[in-house]
Amino acid sequence: MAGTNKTFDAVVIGAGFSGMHMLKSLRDKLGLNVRVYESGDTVGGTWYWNRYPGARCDSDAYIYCFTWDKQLLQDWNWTERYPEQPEILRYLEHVAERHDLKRNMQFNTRVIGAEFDETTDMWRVHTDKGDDVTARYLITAVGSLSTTNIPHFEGLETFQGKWCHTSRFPRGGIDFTGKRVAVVGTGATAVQAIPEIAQQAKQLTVFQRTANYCVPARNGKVDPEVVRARKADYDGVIDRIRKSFFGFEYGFIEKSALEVTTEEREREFDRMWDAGGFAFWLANYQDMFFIQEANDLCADYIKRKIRKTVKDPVVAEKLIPKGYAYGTKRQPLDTNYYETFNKDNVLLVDATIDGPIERISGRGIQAGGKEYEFDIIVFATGFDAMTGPLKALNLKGRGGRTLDEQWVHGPQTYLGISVAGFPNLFTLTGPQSPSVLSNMPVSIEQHVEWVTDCIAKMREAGKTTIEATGEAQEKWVAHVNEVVSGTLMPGANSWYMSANIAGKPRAFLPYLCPEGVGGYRRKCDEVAANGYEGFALA
Ligand code: NA7
Repeated sequence: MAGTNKTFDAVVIGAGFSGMHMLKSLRDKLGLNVRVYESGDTVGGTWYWNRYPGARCDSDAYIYCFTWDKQLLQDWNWTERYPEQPEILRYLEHVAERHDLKRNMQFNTRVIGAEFDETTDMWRVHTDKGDDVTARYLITAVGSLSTTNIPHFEGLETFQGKWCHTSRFPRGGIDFTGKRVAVVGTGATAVQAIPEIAQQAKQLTVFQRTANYCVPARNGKVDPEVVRARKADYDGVIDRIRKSFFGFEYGFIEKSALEVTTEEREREFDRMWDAGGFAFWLANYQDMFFIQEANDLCADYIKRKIRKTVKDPVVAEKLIPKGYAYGTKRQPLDTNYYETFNKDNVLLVDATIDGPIERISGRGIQAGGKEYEFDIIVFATGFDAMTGPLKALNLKGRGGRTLDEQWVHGPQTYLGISVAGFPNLFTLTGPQSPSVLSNMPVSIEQHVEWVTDCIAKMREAGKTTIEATGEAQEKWVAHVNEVVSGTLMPGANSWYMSANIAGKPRAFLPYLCPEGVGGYRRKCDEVAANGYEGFALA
């Protein structure tokens, strides 16, 4: 294999939103020599890989983009409130071209390992194409949901039809016309894909393990007046999302759901329901995430909507979430999801009522003692979230220690951006940062800006390494866990809690900052202003 053995100032792993921005920032602001490695054959990351039917963004497009290209904010026109995957990919390709990013990127190349060399204070990075390069800084831009979870189902290798995972869909898609199709899973991905597949398939059978609380997306064209007003006030928009709780232009209702009258509450619920998107989840009564009784009122509203929409009461009961609080799993946004179960060609097999999946056979799926026959099985079974993509890099810090060894009981980081024992490693939107609990581009930009500033200051001060101290890390881990323990989130078997992967230590993966992403940004800036408190610089 003909790889290079050059030296770079920084190696960035991944060419999605975060890797693209990191490259732009280090190269064009600081003048660093940067190499980006990307396993796909072009930019896009999440948006490159997730090309299943119905794949689209769940954040409003006007805030799901780069805010550093002010001209592009004015020039680019999104076609819908939530653009589909191909449109987001077109946008990212355009940004790559506009800023000449690809010249520092190497595609079709996977990083397979990297070690910190304690004699030179440099990272040595290896790829599957034989590259063996060194870099002062190693920056992971690998995404939070990029390591595919294909559960171990006995007999999968014997299945005679086609199967695939939603995040590895073949280019050009799959033609479901006239086919008997299974979808396994009912998370945010499946909720997008199921209505689309049901329109094509002869028969669609959905295998549900846990029913989800879905709220309407209300996708569509955005009123041109609204678009104009947003463009005229983009600086204001950016300021608001950066200071907000979740990176969106809304905040909680500053009342308890329990203190208002039923009429007032229903009016508010209707307003959020009609607005669509994450409003019902992230701009609800402020005690919804903390107080079970307040949460029950929100959950009850959605349950009533499900019962009203789904005609067959037996199917409706299967779709009613049970056993966990509303909002403690990732909110799926629905476009005709519940309505799809009214179609004659759609069947719902619920693990609790009909029996769980037992095995895959040559002809299909066996669940609850019954065999269902399929031509195609689609696994919408999610990801080894947040820690999975980092562990897969096979990084070795001081003393050859791996993240696997360091994270036996769950992630251990400082601020979600660094790991003790791994000098000059920066984990963009890493575990124990707000990341997936926010509108991702807002958190990505915050991390990229912080890292750029940190590297600039290190260079000014003539420092070669920065490394989280064990003590600061311990305090951060305790803080992350303490905050979440005051909420209803630990009660759910969610991927936030690492509960979707058999054997993964139960731990909360992101960080729910009590002051939101705005507060987290302030915290990170304070750390920097105090001479990188909690880090050792050498
Ligand atoms: P999710 O949200 O992890 O959903 C995966 C779904 O697959 C969920 O319904 C799981 O049930 C189900 N699942 C996972 N493993 C199994 C097994 N072994 N048997 C049966 N069912 C299973 O992934 P998504 O891709 O939908 O969404 C990921 C994120 O992408 C999303 O949050 C957005 O940020 C974008 P469970 O609920 O665990 O019982």
